[in-house]
Amino acid sequence: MPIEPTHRFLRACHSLPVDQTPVWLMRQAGRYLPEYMRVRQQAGDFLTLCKNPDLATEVTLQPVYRFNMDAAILFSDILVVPEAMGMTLFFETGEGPVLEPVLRTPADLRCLRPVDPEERLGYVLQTVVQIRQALNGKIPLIGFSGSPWTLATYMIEGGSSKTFRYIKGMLFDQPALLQQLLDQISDVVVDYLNAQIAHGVQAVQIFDTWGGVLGPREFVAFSLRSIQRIVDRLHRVGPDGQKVPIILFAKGCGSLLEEMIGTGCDVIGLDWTTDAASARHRAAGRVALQGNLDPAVLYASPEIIRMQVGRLLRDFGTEPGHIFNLGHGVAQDMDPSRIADLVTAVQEESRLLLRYRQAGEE
Ligand code: 1CP
Repeated sequence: MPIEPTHRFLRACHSLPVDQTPVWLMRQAGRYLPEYMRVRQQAGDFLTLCKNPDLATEVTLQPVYRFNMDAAILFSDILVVPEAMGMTLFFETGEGPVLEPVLRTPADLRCLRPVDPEERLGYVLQTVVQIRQALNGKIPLIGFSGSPWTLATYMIEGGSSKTFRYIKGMLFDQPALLQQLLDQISDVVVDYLNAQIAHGVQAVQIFDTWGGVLGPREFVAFSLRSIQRIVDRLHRVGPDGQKVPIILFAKGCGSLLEEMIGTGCDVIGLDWTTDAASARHRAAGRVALQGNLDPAVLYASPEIIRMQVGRLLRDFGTEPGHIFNLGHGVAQDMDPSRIADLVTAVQEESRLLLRYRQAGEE
């Protein structure tokens, strides 16, 4: 029998009652924090930082301590997976990621290799071990991977894209070739996430950042299908005997909530275009929900931030199974003091709301 979790983040992932709504933020570590910029400068560049377990541990912990978050997220990037599969990855200053050589033909796919995570991604696993040691049980650690579809967009386009012309061209012209690539990536992601779990991550999040560029039929056939393959093969109990929840965040896919729930994930992450109250109704207690404040609220005043937080907490309601997050990541130009305002507002407002509910005064 798996052990019942005590941390409020893990409890909420399993839709168990909590004392206040747990909060963490996508991209909580990163360039908006001056202490991150100092460590990145020390490392030289972003990828070197990811590959240095001491420094990656340090930047993972920065937002946790500064803001009193309920979970830490491993500092790494989704694109270390294509690199481990044999592609060359670099980040052009101000330009975003570049992956070479681009994959367009059956012959291109042959340059990809299977991945032993211990051998090719050992630095990530070492970082996981060090973060767990540093956290010393204080709060849980979330591991992650990109979804196969999202990773494939970078591998086929050669970096970020606005139109997704090559991968969508392949989807309609050579669907079998694309499925073959997605299966290959899925196998790597399964082994990678299972290795993260074996080394100590206590929850995993699958980022399908680009699922929303697909039509509904294609999303199910090309993105959700490989996510399902992963969910079916993950070890959902960690070495400590606790259940390891799976969070699926597919940006722009709120209209397919039922299909996402059908994969068997424990938590669905929502972006801010989905109405929280109706998502709650549609989910009907089958999964916990994570989200989904419009990140742009962080450009507003502390008073407005608090008002928006209160409104969203009430939309999600007081039944167990809500993890507070943004609808997407913290942006580079956001003010750390506004993040502090947001986290405090979630903690205080949710505590009040839950207390009223207990007293039956709602
Ligand atoms: O210092 C720098 O200049 C690098 C900026 C940066 C950071 C801080 C990148 C480059 N990645 C990251 C860290 C990161 N990436 C984390 C850990 C930090 C945290 O969350 O606290 C995580 C979980 C990611 C995941 C990631 N990388 C995603 C999925 C989440 C999302 O934001 O949708 C994606 C799409 C990437 C790709 C990526 N990494 C970095 C860039 C510039 C990009 C391209 C984004 C794009 O195509 O628009």
